[in-house]
Amino acid sequence: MTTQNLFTSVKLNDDIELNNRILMAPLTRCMADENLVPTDAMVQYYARRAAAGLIISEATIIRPDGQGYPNTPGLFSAEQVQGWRKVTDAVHQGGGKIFAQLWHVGRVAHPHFFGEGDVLAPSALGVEGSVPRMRELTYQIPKAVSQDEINQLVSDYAKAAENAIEAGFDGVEIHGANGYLIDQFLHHASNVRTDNYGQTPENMSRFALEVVDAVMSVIGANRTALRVSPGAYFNMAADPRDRAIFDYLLPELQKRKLAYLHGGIFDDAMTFDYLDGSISQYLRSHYQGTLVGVGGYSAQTASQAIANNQFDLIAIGRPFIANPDYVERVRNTLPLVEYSEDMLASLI
Ligand code: FNR
Ligand code: 8K6
Repeated sequence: MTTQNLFTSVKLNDDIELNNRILMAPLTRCMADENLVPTDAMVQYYARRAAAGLIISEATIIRPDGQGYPNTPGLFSAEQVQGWRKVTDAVHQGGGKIFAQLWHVGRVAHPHFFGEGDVLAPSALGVEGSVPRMRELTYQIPKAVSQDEINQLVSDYAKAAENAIEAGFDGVEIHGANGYLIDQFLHHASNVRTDNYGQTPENMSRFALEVVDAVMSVIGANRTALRVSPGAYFNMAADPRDRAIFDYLLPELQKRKLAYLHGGIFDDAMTFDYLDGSISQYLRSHYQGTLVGVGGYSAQTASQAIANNQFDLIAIGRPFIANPDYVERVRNTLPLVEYSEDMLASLI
């Protein structure tokens, strides 16, 4: 099957044109140094993947209490900005583009990583379990954030976006997916607030939109993207009432003319009753801007999905871990190395 449509350039807007439609999905690798600064090995890792139309960085925390996994990089210190500058320079030298994924994990943060301080979330509702591969670190009951803390978080997302541009990124993808802080406001299982941030679709969308607006106001809509998970599947229980939140949120996002919207899911073959289908089907029917599909696609199935107008761009995750030269292999119809979890132990 041909994959030629993946290799056409695409103009996202007046500021950003991509060489092809294959994005490298954001992939947490837990390899930053002890100050959460990207290392030289990370510079090489991203540089080897510069042939992607756009690299989305691994999720990068906006401030210390947003950390829930070991050695995830940050974008809040001068040293981190300088470390990322080496990554973005190397990707640009290879002819590529790179967005930073901005992250705060909310209730799956752990004080083990940031010392004293509360675990913050929309409501005091914890998740079961412990930090992956660190069994002794069980998740805590978070503190429901105050209005002042919300205002501070919004301005910290904006500051991290400004830092991302200073570090040479072409834009940012706000991580609003996969059960982390922004997503926690968007689902009933994690948001039982009774103030302006809870109970109604408009209120439950407020934090997400405040973050998007604050980021746009400092770096522009053309450089701002968002990832969302309308279907709960990770660190989150599903609730059919969540549908109304996303039915409200998506047209609001539409008005903002973002660089793109990205579904957050591991397998897009998964369907959700209350969304009447898969994540990409639901997003496509409620959002008319540039849409990124993801989750279990091969270059062939993605090419077909793009031809069928299911989405516009494809993000590839695990195969990009296994094949630094993924784009060249697909272009030349060469066989791919199969992904396995052991590959997470080192950066190739
Ligand atoms: C991920 N994924 C992910 N998603 C995200 O938004 N931010 C992140 O930092 C990560 N980190 C991450 C690490 C690892 C090891 C995996 C396997 C996945 C999800 C990822 O972006 C993507 O949605 C899935 O991997 C599904 O796409 P593939 O792998 O089927 O192409
Ligand atoms: C210490 C490791 C940190 C890893 C960070 C986050 C990435 C998670 C990757 C695997 C999680 C898989 C869960 C997917 C559930 C899918 C259900 C269909």
